[in-house]
Amino acid sequence: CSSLLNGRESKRNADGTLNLPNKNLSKMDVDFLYHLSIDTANFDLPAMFGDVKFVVMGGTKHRMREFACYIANILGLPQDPKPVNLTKASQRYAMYKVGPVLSVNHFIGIPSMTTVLQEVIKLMYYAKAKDPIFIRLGTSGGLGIPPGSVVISTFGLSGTLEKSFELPVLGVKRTWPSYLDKRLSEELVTAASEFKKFKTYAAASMGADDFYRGQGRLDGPLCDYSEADKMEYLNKLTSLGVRNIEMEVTAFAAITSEAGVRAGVACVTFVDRLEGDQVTIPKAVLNEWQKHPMFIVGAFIKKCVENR
Ligand code: R2B
Ligand code: URA
Repeated sequence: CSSLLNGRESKRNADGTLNLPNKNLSKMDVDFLYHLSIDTANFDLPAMFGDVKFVVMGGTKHRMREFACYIANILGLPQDPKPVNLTKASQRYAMYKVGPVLSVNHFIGIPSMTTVLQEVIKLMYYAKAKDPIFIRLGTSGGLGIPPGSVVISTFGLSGTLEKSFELPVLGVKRTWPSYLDKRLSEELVTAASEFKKFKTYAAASMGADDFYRGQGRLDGPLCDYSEADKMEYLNKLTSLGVRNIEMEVTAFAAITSEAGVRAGVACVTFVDRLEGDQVTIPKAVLNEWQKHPMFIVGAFIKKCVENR
């Protein structure tokens, strides 16, 4: 929440509103944010979303509804027993607003995450939200750390071990750096220090494009490498400082950075991949562990709101 300038801030307007680099946007009479079922003609976006300070994203609709209820509780805001899904009409994603917090789901993997992420970035732009911070609350497989631990990502490493997000654009392979906001990752680590029941690590995360072979698993329907090959790869990731594997970090880091938005990623680990591939922990325990990153992000947001 501190206000030191860094690379991302310098891309925003002086009042903290987003200054998106796509000049085509200003030439459009109306912008339809198709996957949100929200547009700039029929919705008063500054009135609806202008006060948003935190956009918290995560894979499942259920988790993001739970986070909306959790954050209302810890910020002492009125609890809505049935939070309204503001993007229900899209029949795609779920998005809840609680005071200054927008809680949005993105499902699994980079394409579904970047689709909603880019529309929410435009939403914040049209709403003239000031200095919105984006945080992904996720799940992951750990590398050499106890399951249930949280990893606060410092940067994303691709499946080919590059610190970048790769996307073909107009037939050409393009890459963008996948660093997260350093100060935000430090602030999240500080927020984590009050929680003693689980460990928190600040480390690199690998963003895979697949759950099975893309993460070196032996238990998918298809596998064309040996256990030794798998271990060599996972040990290499570990030696590079990677502590978890998930499926969105590179794109989340790259897109937010290019848009001038401060962003962080906090993921719980469900399995130690150096020990095995399957997630065998009982559902009730997984549901408890999923709350670990929520506790950290909740404490961070609460502190920011109190210090404002
Ligand atoms: C972690 O968990 C999901 C796959 O199970 C994926 O969205 C991710 O990044
Ligand atoms: N999510 C992943 O992407 N990988 C895991 O191993 C667990 C959750």
